[in-house]
Amino acid sequence: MARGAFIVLEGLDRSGKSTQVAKLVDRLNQTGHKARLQKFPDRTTAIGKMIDAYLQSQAELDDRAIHLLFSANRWECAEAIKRDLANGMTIVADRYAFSGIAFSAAKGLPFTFCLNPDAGLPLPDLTLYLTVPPEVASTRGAYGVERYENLDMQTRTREQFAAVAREVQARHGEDRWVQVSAVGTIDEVEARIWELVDGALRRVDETRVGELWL
Ligand code: Z5A
Ligand code: MG
Repeated sequence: MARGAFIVLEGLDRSGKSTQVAKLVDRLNQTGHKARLQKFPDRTTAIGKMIDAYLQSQAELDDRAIHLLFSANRWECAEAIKRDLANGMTIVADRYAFSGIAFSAAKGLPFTFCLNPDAGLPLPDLTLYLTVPPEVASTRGAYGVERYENLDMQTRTREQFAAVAREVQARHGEDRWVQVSAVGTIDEVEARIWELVDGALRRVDETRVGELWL
């Protein structure tokens, strides 16, 4: 049996990740694949509840401590991701380790410190980075009340995502990280994503799941 594909959607605020992840999982399941959604942070676990309290400013945590909690939240899901991939299930993740690095590095933590705790996690077969100019994002509603939802933090995070993209492509190959314009209607963006995912699904059969940064 062919293994499933591990596909990640990344991007700044309101680039449409959650919208597109839901559509992609539906479309995969309708076209004869088995697929499920994996959201990061997963706010349902004990660690996820600490992260949720932090994001809602109900708890204060040291920058390094919260960074490690985001990573631990991925590690507690890693075995299930690997098992499901091996059983032929395609996983579509709404954010992953790349958000972890970009947001923490944007706060000023050293890039290598941000990268290291995730080394060895399941390596996505394809990461789609949804890009949307700030002026388009601002038409999709005002910034919310959560931490990081402000223009200054988003600008610095955008710069760090560019460094993350270079790192992924240098270590794991150019085709693992693909930038996708999220400008246009939801259906137009969905069509762009589907074309790229369709190509990735054809490629995964022969390869085992890799390890991030290793
Ligand atoms: N974080 C971190 O620091 N470290 C980590 O390791 C991880 C995360 C994993 C919470 O993430 C925060 O955690 C986040 C990063 C940090 N902080 N920030 N900022 P989250 O994933 O829970 O955040 P979110 O609030 O769910 O996602 P989002 O970025 O704000 O939105 P989105 O998922 O990209 O967009 P959306 O919800 O699909 O769409 C937004 C709106 O636009 C909605 O009304 C849609 O109907 C509309 N939309 C979507 N597409 C379109 C198009 N094409 N046209 C017009 N309107 C559209
Ligand atoms: Mg979202």
